[in-house]
Amino acid sequence: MRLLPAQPPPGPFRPGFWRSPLRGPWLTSILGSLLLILTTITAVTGFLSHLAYNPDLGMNAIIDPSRDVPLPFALDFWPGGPSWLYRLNQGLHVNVGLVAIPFLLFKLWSVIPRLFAWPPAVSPAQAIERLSIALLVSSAVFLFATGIFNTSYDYAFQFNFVVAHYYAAVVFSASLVLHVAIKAPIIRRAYRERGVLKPLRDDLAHTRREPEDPHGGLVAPEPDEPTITRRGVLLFAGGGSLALLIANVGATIGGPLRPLAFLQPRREGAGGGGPGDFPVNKTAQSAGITPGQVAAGAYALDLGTRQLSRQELLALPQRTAKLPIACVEGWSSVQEWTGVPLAELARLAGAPDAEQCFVESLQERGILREATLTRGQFTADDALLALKVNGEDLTMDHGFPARVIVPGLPGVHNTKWVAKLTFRS
Ligand SMILES: Nc1nc2c(c(=O)[nH]1)N[C@H]1C(S)=C(S)[C@@H](COP(=O)(O)O)O[C@H]1N2
Ligand SMILES: [Mo]
Repeated sequence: MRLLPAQPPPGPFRPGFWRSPLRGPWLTSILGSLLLILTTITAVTGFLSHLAYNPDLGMNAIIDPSRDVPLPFALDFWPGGPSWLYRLNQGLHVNVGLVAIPFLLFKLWSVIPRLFAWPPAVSPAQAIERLSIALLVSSAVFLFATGIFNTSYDYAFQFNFVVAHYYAAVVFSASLVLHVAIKAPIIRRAYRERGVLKPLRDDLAHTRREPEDPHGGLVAPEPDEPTITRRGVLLFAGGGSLALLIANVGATIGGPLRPLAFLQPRREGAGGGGPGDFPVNKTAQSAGITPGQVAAGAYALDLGTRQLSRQELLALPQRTAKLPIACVEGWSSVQEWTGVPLAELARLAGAPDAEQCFVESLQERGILREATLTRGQFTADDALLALKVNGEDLTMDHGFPARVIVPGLPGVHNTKWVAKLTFRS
């Protein structure tokens, strides 16, 4: 019994429809190899970022709010320093992820005839393989789309980014490993027969279609004349990557490139060049923090065992450190923070040996209003409850009266407008 006609339907299902002479196993292999390097860096730094975020700990994030029991591995994995640690990790994650996008698009272009293969599958094994490719492509598109959205407009979509991006990454990684394993013989063969880089030397006159591939489906049976070399294709993709990199990397490394980073909303400059003139995601107003809450008579830091006014906090020994805020979105900004070491506050709270520091903000709503720091993090020398930045009182938008700043941690754990610290064992 035949379910489908042997003759493919018209249009893209007919092999003659696809005419680029460039398509073939070698081109797909070289694009795939480059993409594999880029996506591996992006995936590894992504999973590291997930561990730094430590979502299984306290209220750090919300994979499963009912699970307050930390996984032993995640618990103390991410150290409280060196200060550049998360900045480097997330800078790589976001910027290499962006650089991968043009290569992903060209890679998909190079294999598009396979999308219309007829019949769709010749065996159950092939049907499963094609299903795994569907998972690979759809998870990749989802990851890049949500990632870009997140770097451009922090947390704008209201499904949970952390959960969705994380599980898509698990699906992506598993189907990528499978895909590379299945295609390895074809890749090896393409490189053996044509050389890894040799086809890049061909000028336009020598750009011919690849020899028929036994696995079929990529090489055009009725090719047109080439209009670009294979080298040109890679340069074109690379040029796209470079443009994306320039449009973003300034937000990560700062300096003169920062104004060029138009892919990241430019929040710098709003402060008119003063000591508080660096990016703000969440303003005091949007967090619902009122001047009344933070006024001298009203505010006191709650340590559980005792309360400290801002005056009393300022009277404690102060420490100053140059530390970055490095947001998951990929931007970062190094400033000079001054405040009381969190380890000192643990002592004052009567819990010098505490395992965790649970931080709560004056902010009443929102998932970022609280965070849990591990012992390794809050006992780092430069882990501060900051009262000043660049020698001046914190501005309201940067967390006045007091904010957490810990070296090497994701920005999201540097809670602003700190109301209460609970040191617990
Ligand atoms: N209370 C509170 N603290 C917070 C946030 C917040 O929304 N509320 N945002 C966090 C995030 S995501 C980052 S990256 C850093 C820096 O954010 P900012 O640019 O809003 O200062 O502060 C963190 N602290
Ligand atoms: Mo952030």
